[in-house]
Amino acid sequence: MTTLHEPELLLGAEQPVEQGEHREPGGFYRWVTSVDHKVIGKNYMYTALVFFFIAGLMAELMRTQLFNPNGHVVSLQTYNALVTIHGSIMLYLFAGPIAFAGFANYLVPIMIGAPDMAFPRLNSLSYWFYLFGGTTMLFGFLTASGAAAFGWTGYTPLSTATYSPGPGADLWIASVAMVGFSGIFSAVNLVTTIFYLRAPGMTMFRMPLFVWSMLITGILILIAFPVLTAALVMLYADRHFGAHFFTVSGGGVPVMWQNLFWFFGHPEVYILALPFFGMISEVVPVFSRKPIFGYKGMVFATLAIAGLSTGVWAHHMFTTGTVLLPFFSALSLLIAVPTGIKVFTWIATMWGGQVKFNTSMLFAVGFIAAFVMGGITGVMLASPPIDFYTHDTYFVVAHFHQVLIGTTVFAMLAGFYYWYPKFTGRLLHEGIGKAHFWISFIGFWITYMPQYLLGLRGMPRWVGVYSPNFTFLNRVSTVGAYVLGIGMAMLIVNLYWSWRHPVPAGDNPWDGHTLEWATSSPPPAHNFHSLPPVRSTRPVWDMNHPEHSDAVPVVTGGDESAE
Ligand code: HEM
Ligand SMILES: [Cu+2]
Repeated sequence: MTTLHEPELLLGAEQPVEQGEHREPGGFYRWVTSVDHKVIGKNYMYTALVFFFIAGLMAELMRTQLFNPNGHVVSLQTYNALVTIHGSIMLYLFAGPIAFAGFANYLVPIMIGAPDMAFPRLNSLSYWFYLFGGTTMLFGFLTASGAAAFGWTGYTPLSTATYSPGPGADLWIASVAMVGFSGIFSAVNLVTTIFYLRAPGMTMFRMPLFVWSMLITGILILIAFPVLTAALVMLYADRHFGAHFFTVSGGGVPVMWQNLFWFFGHPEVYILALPFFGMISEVVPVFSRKPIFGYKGMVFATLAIAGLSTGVWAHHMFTTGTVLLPFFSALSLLIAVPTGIKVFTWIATMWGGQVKFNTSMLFAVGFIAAFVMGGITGVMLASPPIDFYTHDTYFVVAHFHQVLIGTTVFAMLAGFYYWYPKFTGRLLHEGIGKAHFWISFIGFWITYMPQYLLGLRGMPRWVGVYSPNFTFLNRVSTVGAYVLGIGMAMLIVNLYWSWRHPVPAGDNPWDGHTLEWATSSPPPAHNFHSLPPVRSTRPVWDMNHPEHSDAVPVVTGGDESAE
């Protein structure tokens, strides 16, 4: 088996080169028919970005309404619908899909040296479930009674037929269920791919941390999403078939929805975060010109976060009076340990490295700053006395936006600027990129820091009007949101620029470490013409810098790949 590591017997030598050259149809036809993981991955990424900008416009509209204490930009019913659809799009249609089905689809097979995903047709089906499920949610706005208006969490009894009678709510249920199925299909596909399609030499503990994140996220999806699907079916049965799971009159328990929802909802928070942690774990070492500090520590920290995340759901329900406060508080606080390990690992990786602050790295560092701030306020919220005081106030809105924008926007953009050359063969503009970063980063703090104060002073969330005492801080926050919006528009400017003025990127513009940098940009249909030997976590670095390689020497007689 040791011969697997000899360069002469690489996959590339076994696979005829022509295989990589077969012709695919072009244009629209290719977009709809392809089962190539790279095309599907790009479809996911660009669709998710469109959803992101739609939800971002809704956010700007809400902040415009909140500029005045008695705003008349939208009706209060519409405000509720905007909150709901903004939050639902951001979480179900943008943050999850862009990472787990966009980046992961494109990158995981290449990073482990596989020619495609394990189930290419299932992969395509996932995308169509996602696209049609996602647009179903938006159609709510076209119905007479408007879109769902009960928050992304769909709490009963508000979401029952009595209080949300219109079809908007049903469309929301159908949409979330379809997108949930799409996520489950992607998870099955990714987990199988990672377990079975790794190239020779790519042992589990040589996989890039991004791949580890995706594996663990996939397992979390398989644990969490079916519970959500079941809860949605129960809610639908309550609304239309006279069931009484969540209605008191028929012997049901409304708060059961919260238990079911958050049993999905809290792992979902990590389903959203872990993939982006994985991206940062790729970007930071490359731009620090060092291997990651503590690779195995990172793997175990990711496993610990995932494990703990299934046991903390009731920290969203402290104020219901139905949950054991010390237990859920203690478990929630414990998550800070593996999360702290990650933050220290990224910092230790930069420490003493030759750090290069280009756009991608700026977003990575911006992510760390935002995430630490949002994480610290999260630790505060995990303590019941503080949560009783701040629950359902703007303090919570500030907390989750700092965590979420930190991860799903800043870390995502770190990854986007890093891998865009691989996806397209073209570079993004560094100047526009830096403007993109700085304007967004400044806008981010102006938007959310005042919201902590508003929350501490008692401003509730989910309101389109508020007491005039809160006017000043709300205005600051709204101005910040405009700045953040302008910052994000720079992404469109940059994409347009790179389309109009293509600057060829080359195969490995950043001196990358992992296998995707060993193939062309963009990669051929079957990903590789030849694979470098995989003898460490950094096969491409080993190949390009043999003098500083961390590859293990080829041992004869043992079976290394069985690790
Ligand atoms: C330009 C950036 C953004 C701004 C200005 C913004 C603004 C807002 C506003 C005004 C609300 C309503 C608060 C309330 O009345 O309770 C809200 C809710 C929410 N936002 Fe954002 N947001 C932004 C980005 C994001 C991102 C990137 C995510 C997630 C990835 C996100 C997730 C949510 C969620 C989950 C809710 C709660 C929805 C609910 O309660 O049902 N937001 N946002
Ligand atoms: Cu939680």
